[in-house]
Amino acid sequence: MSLPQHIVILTGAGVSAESGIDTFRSGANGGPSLWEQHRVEDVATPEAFVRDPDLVLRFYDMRRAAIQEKLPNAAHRALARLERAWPAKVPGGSVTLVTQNVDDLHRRAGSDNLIPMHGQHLSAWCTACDSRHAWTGPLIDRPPCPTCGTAALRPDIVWFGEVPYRMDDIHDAMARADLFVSIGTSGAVYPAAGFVRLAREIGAETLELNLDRSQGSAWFHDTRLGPATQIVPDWVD
Ligand code: BV8
Repeated sequence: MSLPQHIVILTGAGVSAESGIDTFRSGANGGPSLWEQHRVEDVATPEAFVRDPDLVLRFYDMRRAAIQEKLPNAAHRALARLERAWPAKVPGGSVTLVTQNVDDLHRRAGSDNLIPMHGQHLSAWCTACDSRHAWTGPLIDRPPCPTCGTAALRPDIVWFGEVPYRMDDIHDAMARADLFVSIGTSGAVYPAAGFVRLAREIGAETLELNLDRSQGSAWFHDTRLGPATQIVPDWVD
């Protein structure tokens, strides 16, 4: 079988789980995990930000600080290796990594052709002048925007009901994909959960690497189960 030329990889919280970053739906029954008794779906929304901005800012300040103490794991590193190696292995080959995760572990592992479709913890967005800034500290004290000086910075995160980033770039990559690989995602959140159907429509091969079967498992030609730090390097190498 010939090697795929263009690979599109989608990752979710499961790829960072072994770096010590909690997944979302890791509750005992696979239900929504909670933060201070709040469902993430109830805090990660524009409505929650209007209703209780301090609660939402504290939620993201806590997570922004926490991820800075975490390290990329063998799965992140294997995907960065694949991206670097693919063009030499297959003429004109490419690897596009679309992540739902808002940590920076793929980037720190060396992935470059990376689309963080749900935003990033280490970025702040000014709702007054629409500028974005690398940000590692808290936002709870309403720091001034480095561009316009107003105290209008919010987490640069795509909340439920908001449009994910770079959907055009994602659709362009999906349109030419020969192989679509989904790693560490429950397939609960759209539009990411629908990408496998796009892949099937254009005739790409589809592979799922996950700890357990996702909600979209039936759409994949092949599924391999296990912890990402084992099954991702096994697949890459
Ligand atoms: C949009 C930032 C319009 C926040 C996030 C009704 C039906 C269908 C859809 C909807 C509906 N009502 C509303 C919607 C749309 C909604 C949605 O899908 N809701 C869901 C809850 C039903 N989506 C939206 O609102 C999106 N916007 O639709 O806009 C639009 C669309 C297209 C074009 C134009 C307009 C915006 C969604 C973005 C929300 N923001 N994150 C934050 O992080 O604080 S989503 C959030 O969930 C995270 O980003 C996370 O990545 C994402 C998905 O979760 P997973 O990554 O899959 O994580 P999860 O815990 O669920 O699963 C972990 C998996 O890993 C498990 O399978 C587990 O087995 C596995 N695992 C665990 N450990 C390991 C492992 N695997 C390997 N190794 C391990 N060690």
